[in-house]
Amino acid sequence: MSDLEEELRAIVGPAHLLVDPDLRDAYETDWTRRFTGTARCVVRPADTAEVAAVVRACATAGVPMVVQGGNTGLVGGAVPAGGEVLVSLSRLTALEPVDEIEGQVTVGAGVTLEKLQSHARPAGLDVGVDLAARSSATIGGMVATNAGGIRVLRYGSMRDQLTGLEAVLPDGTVITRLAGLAKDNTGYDLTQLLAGSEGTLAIITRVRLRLVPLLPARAVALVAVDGTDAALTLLAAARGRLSTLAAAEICYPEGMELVRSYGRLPAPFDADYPAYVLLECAGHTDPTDELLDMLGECAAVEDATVASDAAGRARLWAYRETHTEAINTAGVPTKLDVCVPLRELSGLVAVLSETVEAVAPGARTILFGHLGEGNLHVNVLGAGEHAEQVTDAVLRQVAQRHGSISSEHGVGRAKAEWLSLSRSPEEIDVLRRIKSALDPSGVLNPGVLLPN
Ligand code: 2HG
Ligand code: ZN
Repeated sequence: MSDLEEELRAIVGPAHLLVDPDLRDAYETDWTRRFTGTARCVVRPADTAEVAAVVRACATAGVPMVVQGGNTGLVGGAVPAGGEVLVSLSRLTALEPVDEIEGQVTVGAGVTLEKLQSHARPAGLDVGVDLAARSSATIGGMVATNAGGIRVLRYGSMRDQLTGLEAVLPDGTVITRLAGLAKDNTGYDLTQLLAGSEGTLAIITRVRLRLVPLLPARAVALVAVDGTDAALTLLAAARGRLSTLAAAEICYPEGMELVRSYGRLPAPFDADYPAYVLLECAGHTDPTDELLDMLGECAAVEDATVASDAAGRARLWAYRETHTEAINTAGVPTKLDVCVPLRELSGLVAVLSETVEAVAPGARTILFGHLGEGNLHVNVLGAGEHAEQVTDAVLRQVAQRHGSISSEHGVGRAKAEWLSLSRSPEEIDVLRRIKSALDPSGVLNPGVLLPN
């Protein structure tokens, strides 16, 4: 064992320094199996002080690090490129008591979203962000990638929940801002700077979040519509009429067919339709009537099925939420998470399959996503050696329509090369100057977010 590994072992204890390839394995490949690399070793510190000591040791040895939470990321930002020390935050699982007066909570970076939801709910509070990977995705990773999910139209992304954090800078310095003040105008906002920085500026070790009211009365509708334009007409009606609107999601026949065969789900309607929208309403009192009234009056509705009980709602959500698993079971997907202004969404949807077909003949394009934000998850199966061309062609279509090449998953390694499609040269120059101010030797997540 080299000097660095000896030092790391002394910091975290022998059980938490993994050098054996069999033990490292689960950390080295992402969930989709598309991104993989060999780490020099995996180190699992227990708290902020141990993270700081690990970072100091690696920085002194000039060895780069890659930071990992729940390993649910989809852009290759948390798996090694090769030779880094992989810092896993999975042991930072402290849950502080819910602060019911502030409506906030402070938790360790390694706490999963599901654990935090269970922690907050007995106090009548909830986490403003929710997503399908809730059982594994960790709060630190969700802040580092500014995760979005299914509640953005109501509560915003992860950065909107954030009221403070603790983080270890690339030289081992710790910054702590956990008071969670509602008002604080004392200069540059370091907390927000780290949200969405994808582990390139600091390692987030603790997070303070604002919580939202727990809304127990819910109703879900799965609505058949005639296409993307009709889906947007329905969205406008839902936004205008439903004060309880909590989610608006979209999927299409290809994905519907895949999730149905994967989960052995029955056809939701007697006929097939060009698009399906899932709407959820949530309140303190039952929103079912409000939802039914709106659906009854909206001309874009071809057919609809509504559920208010928990089991019925889960059955409807399964058509949307199992897309990722169903796709992963069918193959290794090329995933592109993009968004465009809503007026451009139909046009984008109309050209995506042919755009993919032109560079990867025979590949299958599956679209689904968060309608409220014009956020499409473009999943391509069977792109094979054409994954780069698929990425390039799809992201160019998005950029032409003034969209973003990463709506909610981050840039990671997958899209670093295409950053200039969404950020100007002047902006990229500022990003680089921020990176070199905080991480002059480039030891944190090299190759992630900013192209090498
Ligand atoms: C979702 O919305 C996630 O379900 C995953 O962001 C998207 O698998 C995907 O492409
Ligand atoms: Zn999503």
